Amino acid sequence: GQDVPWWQKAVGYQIYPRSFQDSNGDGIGDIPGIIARLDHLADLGVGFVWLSPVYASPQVDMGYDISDYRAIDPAYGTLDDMDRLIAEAGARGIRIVMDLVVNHCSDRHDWFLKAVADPSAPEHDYFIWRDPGPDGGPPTDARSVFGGPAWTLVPELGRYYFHQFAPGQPDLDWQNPDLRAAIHEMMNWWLDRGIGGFRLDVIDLIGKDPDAGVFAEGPDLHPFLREMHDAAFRGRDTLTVGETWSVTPETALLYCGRDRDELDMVFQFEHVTAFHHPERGKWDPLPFDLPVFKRTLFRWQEALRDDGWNALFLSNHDLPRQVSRYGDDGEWRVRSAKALATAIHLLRGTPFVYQGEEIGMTNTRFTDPDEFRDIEAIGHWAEARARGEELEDFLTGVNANGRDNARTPMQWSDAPNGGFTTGRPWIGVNPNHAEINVAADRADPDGVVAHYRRLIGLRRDRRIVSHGQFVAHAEGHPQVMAYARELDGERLSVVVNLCAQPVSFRVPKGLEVEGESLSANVTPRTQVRGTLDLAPYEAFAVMGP
Ligand code: ISL
Ligand code: CA
Repeated sequence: GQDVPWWQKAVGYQIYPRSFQDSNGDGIGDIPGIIARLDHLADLGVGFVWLSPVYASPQVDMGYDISDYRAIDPAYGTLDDMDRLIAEAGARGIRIVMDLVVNHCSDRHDWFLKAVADPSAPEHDYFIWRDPGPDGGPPTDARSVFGGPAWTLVPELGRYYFHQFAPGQPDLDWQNPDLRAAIHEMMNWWLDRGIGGFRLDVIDLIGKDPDAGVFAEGPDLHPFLREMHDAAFRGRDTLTVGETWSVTPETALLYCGRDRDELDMVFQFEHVTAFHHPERGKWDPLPFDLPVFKRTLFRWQEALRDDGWNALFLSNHDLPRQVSRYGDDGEWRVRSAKALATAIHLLRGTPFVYQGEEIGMTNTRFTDPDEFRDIEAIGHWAEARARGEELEDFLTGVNANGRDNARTPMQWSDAPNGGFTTGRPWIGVNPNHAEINVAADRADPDGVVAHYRRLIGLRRDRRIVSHGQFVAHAEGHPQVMAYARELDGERLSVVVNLCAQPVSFRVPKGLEVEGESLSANVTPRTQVRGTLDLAPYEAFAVMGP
């Protein structure tokens, strides 16, 4: 088709390497394991992989604490394995987009070791150091995302360093031009190795001013991103997508507007945080509310209608499994998994599939804190227990929104450990792997994989899916998500019943169409008009003049 960037017609697939496929029986996923499973991705038809961190790391935060940006963690493999992954994926038309974690590094990184050993070393100023506060304690009352203060004292220096996340994740001081140059150099080293781009971890935080209590979207953020673009992205055919929890429809184009020369896309999270309790956050989930869900997604479609580009997702390694959070992981698991996929994949933007989403994997059930592997849950349970909170109350939050739900091993077959490992898995495998696994789902021509493969193909082959204008419909409808895409006098009408009850849906005038069934999870339809009787979680798309 016309010269649109490759990533506007592709679907991404996020791999969490620790949980995807173990190849050597140590219970930890690895790069050779990923290579062994590339045909699954090629069959799905995805155009690129977002690979969560595989760099050297003490694994305090599962690799989001990097101790050497130019080395692969031995548990995951070697740089040769990485080069092989890039080549093998490339041979299948799949680019490897790497996770880049540069808001912070690990406290085991050579830079931090030097910073502590010698305050006069240049690396000392790669970090944010402050004297103790007047009471001898932390300089400010800033809190870590994982619980506890965001400042930790280094006794031998008598100074505190800032860490938005764990103490093992000291923030890098982006005000330091030498640090920025070192990061840009590393980025080019990876891009020259043939990767397809970067997913930039919590990139909205790099302009922070901790003394002023400004953490997200600080005054220097966009100048830093423009400098990064000029230093590493300009002239390359890469994809850059920023993780920006603070972005709003009003600020999105500052990152990804066509003339901004910063990033291509951002991950926004309003459809996620809309269901977090205003005070207690994700640990006290609010009930799903479809009008709120739709209003958020539709608002973002409007905001980026003529410029910028949406990143579309419901799942990732930090989020609960979407069929549990937004669908029905019981009676209607398969059909609601397809319905959610239809709802997301036919919007305007680039969809991201998180590993396991394509077979309708579900949340697991934690009953004991000893089962937690995520530093965030461990840290927040420690604080909740100190506040006297009951375990079962905290478990309600962990089972609804805990990050480990997404990190249980990929379920490939009904073999022990779901075929993920022949060893002892680093985290418990979801007991339902005997029924829910890739082999079982693929054996069903009407399986979830088949549904995803078709949706991914539509984005690649149908310009109305990749570039048709979005038109919202029935915004207030409590059970049905409906919208149209329009291009060159054709209309694609998408209707999704996102509840477990049958619904009688009166088709709005602007949604009416008659023509070709592009997708359906119950029976194919060729007409959208009048009043339709929708089955529970029925989803379909019809295209016509
Ligand atoms: O959801 C969160 C905030 O409400 C946190 O779980 C998470 O830290 C946040 O989404 C930022 O995530 C990214 O940075 C973290 C890392 O733990 C996450 O895995 C990563 O996606 C620190 O690098
Ligand atoms: Ca392994």
